[in-house]
Amino acid sequence: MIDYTEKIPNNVDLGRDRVLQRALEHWQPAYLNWWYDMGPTDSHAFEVYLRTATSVEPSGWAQFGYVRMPEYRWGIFLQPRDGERQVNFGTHKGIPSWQDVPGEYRSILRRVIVTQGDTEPASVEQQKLLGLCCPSLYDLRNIFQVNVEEGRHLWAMVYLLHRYFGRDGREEAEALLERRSGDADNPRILGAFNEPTPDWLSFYMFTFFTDRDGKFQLSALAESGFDPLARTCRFMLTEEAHHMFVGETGVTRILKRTCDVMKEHKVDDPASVRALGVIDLPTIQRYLNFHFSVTIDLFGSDSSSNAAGYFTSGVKGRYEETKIEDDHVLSDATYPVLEVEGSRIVSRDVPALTALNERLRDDYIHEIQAGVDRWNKVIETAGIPFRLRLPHKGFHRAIGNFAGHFISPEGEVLNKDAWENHRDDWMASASDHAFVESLMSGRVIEPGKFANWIAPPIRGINGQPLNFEYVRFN
Ligand code: BYC
Repeated sequence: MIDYTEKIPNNVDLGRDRVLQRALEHWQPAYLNWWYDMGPTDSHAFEVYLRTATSVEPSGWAQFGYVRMPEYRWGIFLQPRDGERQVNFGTHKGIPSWQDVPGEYRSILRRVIVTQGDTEPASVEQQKLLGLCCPSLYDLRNIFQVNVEEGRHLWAMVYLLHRYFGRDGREEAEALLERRSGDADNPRILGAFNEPTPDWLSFYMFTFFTDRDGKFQLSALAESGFDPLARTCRFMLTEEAHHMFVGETGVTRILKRTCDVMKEHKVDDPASVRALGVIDLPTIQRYLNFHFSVTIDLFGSDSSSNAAGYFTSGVKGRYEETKIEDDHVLSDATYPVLEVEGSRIVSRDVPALTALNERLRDDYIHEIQAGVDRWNKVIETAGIPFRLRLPHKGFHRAIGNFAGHFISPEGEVLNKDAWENHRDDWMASASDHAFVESLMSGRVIEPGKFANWIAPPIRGINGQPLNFEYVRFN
């Protein structure tokens, strides 16, 4: 018999909960089977210099050492309980936060937890093959770190399902290991998690844009009146920061390398830039347009009665709910949303309660813009007159008021043909993908060496040098 209290580092007193232990005894082997099938290809014997969380204390959540990934200790951690915490919004505002699931909210809570949980294994599946074409040992270690932590985030949601939702929860936990990213019959729940991540530029864009959706959704769930969910999400957010760092610095390093090569060889047209083995800036813009648009779909419809219900019932708050100065009930407030009227995009005030998805999307876009501004500094410092831009919110949307409309990156309302004629100017085409993939045909694994298309990072992981052996292949 496996001793789960030892195998699974935790601060939830796992050893004293027999029901939970039995549930995990069933689920863990299925999880490992999933990892062997869907985790990083051909990586099971590698020893990877990973960070493992062994407690929620600052000294405990960043323990570094070599680990074979199937032996990673996927732990269960909740931020410690604040005995005084209340439900801070909605109709139950002011009562003590719930330590158990309120019967009337059982199904919406389960749905939110399952939707969140489903994204975690999905992203591992999307990134499965990228280790085979990594640009360095440093980057290989980083993608593996992201992957094992997404696995841990799945564990976090499965813990909640097993601990608080009985039989339905166990069934949902099993289904989380059965859906597959991009599968025609049994896909992952949300759109962006069924898109392929075929190359490293896509991976960095994904961790910059889509992991940051994770940050905003987790922040909204960290406000939940259901205290175990709130405390789980708070701890997940500490790990999410590294994933966004990998994305932002990954794109920064690609931009740096491209700009250095453009300056050195005094070239600026995309074909000449590509001939030097680096990614031209317009291609990076086209990748950005795609990842931004599919990620903002993840916030749901602009007007959503689901979102209003989550808020009113105290299940899901706004970003930084307790720092907002208003009544936290929103019975009379309004919020502006955009919609298409004929050939124009107009703004209309709707009840703030139904516009909560839109508000969270706006909070997200504000933070994303700051990151794009930092990327532009790299190009500006190189003296190159090109700037990356976020496309209009309505561009290439499949969810909400813009779904079914054809909006250009500048925000013009077009007809289908006009839009389709420009598709390849706005989003990476098959030939763009073929070019980017051609740069990434094999893996670079000599310690301290980096592929030609990306600059080295400024520093290594956990104070280690850049030529450290971050992965041992055995
Ligand atoms: N694709 O009323 P609406 C992360 C569905 S990322 C497909 O607007 P709601 C991570 C919707 O389910 C963060 N379907 O929806 C990042 C609904 O279906 P039903 C993940 C979509 O509920 C990187 C219908 O359309 N966490 O952690 O207000 C790596 C009507 O929509 C999509 C969460 O998302 C879509 N994009 O809002 C690893 C938090 N959007 O009921 C991890 C939990 C909507 O008609 N989820 N639909 O069958 C939620 O809070 C909400 O479910 C959503 C949707 C914000 C996603």
